[in-house]
Amino acid sequence: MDTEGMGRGTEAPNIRAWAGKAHRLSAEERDQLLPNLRAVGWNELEGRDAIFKQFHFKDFNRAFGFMTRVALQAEKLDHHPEWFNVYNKVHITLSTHECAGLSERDINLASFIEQVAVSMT
Ligand code: H2B
Repeated sequence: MDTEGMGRGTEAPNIRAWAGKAHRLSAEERDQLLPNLRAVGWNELEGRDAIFKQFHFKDFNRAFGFMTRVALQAEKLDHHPEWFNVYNKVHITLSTHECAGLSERDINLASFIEQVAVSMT
């Protein structure tokens, strides 16, 4: 898979990664892409092809600021997180409805989310 320009830093992702229909990641793609996300706390859900992470911030303002930045990028990408917030906690699940599982769109959004989270702590 061509990952050039995808999800590193906060720059816009390579639009080629977004073109066409999303496909569920192959075993090889998972082996290549998931270890970096596992290393920073993302885990695969049991019983559903999705990844999940819990974020804790110092207070609600930081949590909501984080969500705002993620929401604006999600809308730009037309790829949206499932999430839950109480006070300083944000739980995020990423999966691609279009292919009923994990796609490179989720990897890309997770990478963006990591960059934002780091900048909010
Ligand atoms: N978000 C996620 N997580 N998966 C999708 O397949 C998806 C989405 N599809 N946001 C988009 C919106 C689709 O419903 C619209 C019509 O493009």
